[in-house]
Amino acid sequence: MLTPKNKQDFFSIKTPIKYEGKDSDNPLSYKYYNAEEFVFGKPLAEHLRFAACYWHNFVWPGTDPFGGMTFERPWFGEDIVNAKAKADVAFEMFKLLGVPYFCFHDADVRPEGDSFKQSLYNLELITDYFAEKMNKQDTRLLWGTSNLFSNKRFMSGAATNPDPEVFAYAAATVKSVMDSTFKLGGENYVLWGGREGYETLLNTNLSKELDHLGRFMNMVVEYKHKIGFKGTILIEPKPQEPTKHQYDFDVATVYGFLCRYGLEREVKVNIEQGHAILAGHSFEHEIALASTLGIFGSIDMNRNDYQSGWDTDQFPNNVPEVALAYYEILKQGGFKTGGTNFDAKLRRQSINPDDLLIAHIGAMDVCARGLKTAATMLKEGALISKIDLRYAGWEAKMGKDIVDGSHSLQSLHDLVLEEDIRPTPYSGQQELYEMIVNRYM
Ligand code: XUL
Ligand code: CO
Repeated sequence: MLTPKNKQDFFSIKTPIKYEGKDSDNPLSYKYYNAEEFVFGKPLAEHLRFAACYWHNFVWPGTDPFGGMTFERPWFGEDIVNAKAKADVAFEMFKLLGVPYFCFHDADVRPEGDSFKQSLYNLELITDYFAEKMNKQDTRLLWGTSNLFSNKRFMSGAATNPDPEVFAYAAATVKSVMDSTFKLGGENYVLWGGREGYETLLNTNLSKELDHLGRFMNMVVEYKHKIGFKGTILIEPKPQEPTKHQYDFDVATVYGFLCRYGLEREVKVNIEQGHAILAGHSFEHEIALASTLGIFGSIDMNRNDYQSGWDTDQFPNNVPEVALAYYEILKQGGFKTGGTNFDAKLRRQSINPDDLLIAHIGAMDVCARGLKTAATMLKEGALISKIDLRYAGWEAKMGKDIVDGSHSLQSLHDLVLEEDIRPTPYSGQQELYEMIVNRYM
């Protein structure tokens, strides 16, 4: 096994991965992701805003319910020396890939101390170490987050725990990770309610738990303004897993929650492809709905296996699906503070260190193809002009009067009677739309 001392040799290459074009058979090259290529008014890199995550890449040991660790990483071990060795390899990977951003949870990067004070000290030490590295190689922080789900203290929830001491511990944790995120110039702060939900209603006070979560989120927003953090606060919806029923089920549920607790102008969403699938939606549905509601923030571009019914966090490999997601993103003006984070993990048999590079390269190529496809679709406007035609009636008098409030049930009743209105069905032409989209794929 490698030791922290020879971690420099972890990957087989030392120089950053280059764009070589689609005919290259070098697995350690980009075939489609040319960071500088201009698409729709700006370089691909600025559209995609790629981020690699710390947790699945450098912390997850490859376990599954039937087997233990398959990845032997030289930095596994809960102490500062190993945490720094892990940071060295992580930043080496960010540099080799040329990803502009990374993301982390507190628990991914610092050893857990035996008190909150010790954990805090470790976090500060490691994030100062990050700051030096970030300056040297121009890697930026897309978002920070806190892990409020792994430690057993959070087994019954964090902000929704029946015990206020756990709420307090969670609040203290989020404050400290918001501070670190702010210190590192993070562009967003994410809250995924990992155990904010319940297993059985029989032991749960649903109404109290929701109010506590609402209070918690308000505290986060108050603190953001207090310290002058200009980034975006993001909630990441997920319908279930780990709890049977998560309170942040999907975009629609999160929006209802935000409105109820007066947060709809303060908090946006980080939408994950796999979570959308678990909720019974498509990724593009979740993005389109968030855009419509004005709460679209960022994405986790990792897919689920469609058969497994649980969260498999696989790297994306389906260009048409990815294209439809970016189509919705471009349509609403592209990312602002958000980006494309891969919250993805290797399959547990992929034990070569370079598999980490190959997985990201493949995923970034898929995203580049998807984004370019989406940009062409949008530029040519084939779908949009057809959709406009489909709704053209709403530009005529009756449609306008309905929308601006000039009509009531009574007045429409009278109008239908007087003018003998007989709507004639016309085709929705789904197959035609699908045919048009396929021309771009
Ligand atoms: C879990 C998940 C998290 C969040 C950050 O399913 O997606 O990793 O992205 O806590
Ligand atoms: Co995620």
